[in-house]
Amino acid sequence: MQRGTDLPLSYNAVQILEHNLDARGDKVALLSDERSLTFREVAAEVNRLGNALRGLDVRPGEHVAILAPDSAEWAISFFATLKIGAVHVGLNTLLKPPEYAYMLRDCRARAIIVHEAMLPALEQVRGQLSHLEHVIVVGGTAPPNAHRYDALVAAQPDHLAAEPTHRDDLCTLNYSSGTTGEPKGIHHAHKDLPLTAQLWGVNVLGLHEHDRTFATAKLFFTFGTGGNLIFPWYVGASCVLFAGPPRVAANVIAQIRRHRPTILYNSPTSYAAILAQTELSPEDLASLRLCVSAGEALPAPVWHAWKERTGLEIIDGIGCTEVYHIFISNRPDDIRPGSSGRPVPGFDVRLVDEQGTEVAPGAIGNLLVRGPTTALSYLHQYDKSRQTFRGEWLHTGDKYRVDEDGYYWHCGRSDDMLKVGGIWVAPMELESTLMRHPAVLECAVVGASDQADLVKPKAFVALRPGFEPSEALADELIAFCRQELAEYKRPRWIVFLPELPKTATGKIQRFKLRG
Ligand code: 3UK
Repeated sequence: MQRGTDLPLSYNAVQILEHNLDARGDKVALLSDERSLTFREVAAEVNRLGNALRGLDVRPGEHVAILAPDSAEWAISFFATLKIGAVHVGLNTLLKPPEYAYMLRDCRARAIIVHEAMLPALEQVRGQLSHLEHVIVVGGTAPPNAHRYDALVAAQPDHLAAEPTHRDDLCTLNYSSGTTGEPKGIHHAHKDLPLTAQLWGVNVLGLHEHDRTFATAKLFFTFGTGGNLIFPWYVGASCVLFAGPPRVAANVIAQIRRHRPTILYNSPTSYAAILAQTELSPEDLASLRLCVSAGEALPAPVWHAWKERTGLEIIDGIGCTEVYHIFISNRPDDIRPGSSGRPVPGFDVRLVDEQGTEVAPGAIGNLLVRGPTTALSYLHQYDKSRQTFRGEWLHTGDKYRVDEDGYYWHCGRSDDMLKVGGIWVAPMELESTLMRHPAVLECAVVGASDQADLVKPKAFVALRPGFEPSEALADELIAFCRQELAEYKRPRWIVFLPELPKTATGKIQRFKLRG
């Protein structure tokens, strides 16, 4: 399968789960510390939840959000939503209530499946969500204006006919951050899911039914949804779902020891964090045959340190939510450490200058990509959509160069956006948060490299009269950001300056601060 037109017109991506029923119904489909389920058990619960959602009058094309840690319920909610022709919205569990309010209003979510631990965040903004009729709570007890997941599912039959969706019907929505901090909603169609599984998961990675996948990238991120749910089930393999925080390296190692995955999807930051664990022994990772890295560039020193310590080679590839998954990639038998590899067959890439002309060989250009899984637009963002989705070509916002052997090397972004641990940080959002602190007169946030050569936010701050630079004040500013924003967005360093460097017209000269 190379194109969406290779699929029948009427196609529902629940097939990715259900094709396993005849071939391997009793095989374990997912493992987790809480529940392990076979394909047959997953499919039955998908049908029960699908019946429950239909019973709540959720119609094809309506949005059903999920705000929950990686779990059996997350995977089941995903396929139940697709099966009834509704659109799944995977929400980042690390965000704050105003961001949930924005996203749920933007897509007019009709129902949300929320884990009890995240219910308080939703409750804070529920009054602003006039389209949100149904709240379904996983775990714990549901308040009077909500349903319990367990009770809903228990009351339903386990047979359900799939909505005969068109292969081009939209089925997923993910939010990606923009430079102004305003999230951009990206829809994908049913056809995109099997295509991306085939083009990268099978053709490049060589995934097969005896694999078992595990990802530190969570399911709300398409790197995780693809790598740790869609691709394994597409080939009849199993996935390991971990509800806890992946930032803690010891957790990641414990999961690998317990559930013995063969494939690990991870971010460069997390590879560096695992390497920093002094007690890592080779047996800890003995089950792994392949390691994948994406989300931000993997520095060559991290690649070599991992190989030396574990014997394993990391496959780095660049993907983006607009394309759903990876489109330039290294391969198991073809790796150039430090590069993103070569274009994935099925995708074409170009490097162009500001006028749209191809750059000279070896020169840095703006990366454009064309492929059969690219989204069509950003929800409710006309101008931004026209700038990014230009005909068949997607403008990624990345700067790249290609070497004489055809390997692509990441050279930064053309906007100010930062990738921190594989997740977006908009400097502007961090700056406007810092500006709300009474001590801050002006500030600018740029990316700076840590010891592993990975980018983290660094804030330059000029103080109001009456405030003096001190370590205590720096700590206070970082704590303030932690409280106002998702934790990963906080600045790791604060540098106090008497004033920020500016142009004659008063614009902050960020390039002078990047140094
Ligand atoms: C950056 C990389 C260098 C790059 C993603 C794999 O990251 C994913 O999606 P997002 O929409 O961000 C996309 C942007 O992230 N990036 C991603 N991978 C790499 N830069 N080397 C890499 N290997 O700026 C890109 O434009 O959050 C990654 C699969 C699915 C995904 N959604």
